[in-house]
Amino acid sequence: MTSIVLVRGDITQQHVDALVNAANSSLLGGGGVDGAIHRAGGPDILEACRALRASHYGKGLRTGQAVATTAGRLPARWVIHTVGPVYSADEDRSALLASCHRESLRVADELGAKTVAFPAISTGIFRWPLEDAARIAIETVREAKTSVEEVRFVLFDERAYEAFASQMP
Ligand code: AR6
Repeated sequence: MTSIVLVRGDITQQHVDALVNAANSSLLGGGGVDGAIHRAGGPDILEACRALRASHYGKGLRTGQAVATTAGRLPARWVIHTVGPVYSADEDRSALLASCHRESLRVADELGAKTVAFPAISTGIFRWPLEDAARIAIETVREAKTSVEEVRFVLFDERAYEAFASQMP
C-alpha cells in the first residue's frame, strides 16, 4: 500500500528519494516549481537534462511522460521530470495529467525510490483548476501499481493544500 501524505511547503526542501518536477518538453528549465528546482539543485540538473536532449530525447519529453536525472544539491537522490498538459476548457486532457503521475511512479520504481514528492502538476502556469487536478492526482496514485511507499504531495500555498485535502478519501 502506498500512503498518501499532504504537506504545505516548498518541494525543494523535502528529504525524499525522488521529487517530481513539473517541467516543459524542452527539459531546459522554466518558471514556477521548475525554476525553483533548478535554482536549488544547481547546474548538475541542467547538465543532465542537456545530456538527455543530446541522446534519447532529441525532440524533448512528450506531455504525460517522465524521465529522471540527478537531484544535484537537493536533499533527494533523483528529480523525475514530467510534462503536464496545459489546461483546455474545450478538450479533455485529464488522461495526460493522470499519465504524468503514473509514469513518474513507474520511473520511481525503476530507480528503486520508496519516497516520492509531487507538486500540483499543471496547476500554475498551465492553469489546471486546483480541485480537478487534485482529484486526478490522488485517484491516479491510489490506483497505481507501484512499490513506492510514500507519495507526498507538496502544496505551495494554503489554497492548493485545501484543494488536495478536499479530495482525500
Ligand atoms: N514547491 C512546491 N510547489 C511549487 C513551488 C515549490 N517551490 N513553486 C511553485 N509551486 P507551475 P505547471 C506550485 O507553474 O502549471 C514552468 O515554466 C505552484 O503554486 O510550476 O505544471 C515549466 O517549465 C503550482 O501549484 O507548473 C513549464 O513551462 C504548481 O507548483 C510550466 O511552468 C505547479 O505550477 C509548467 O506549468
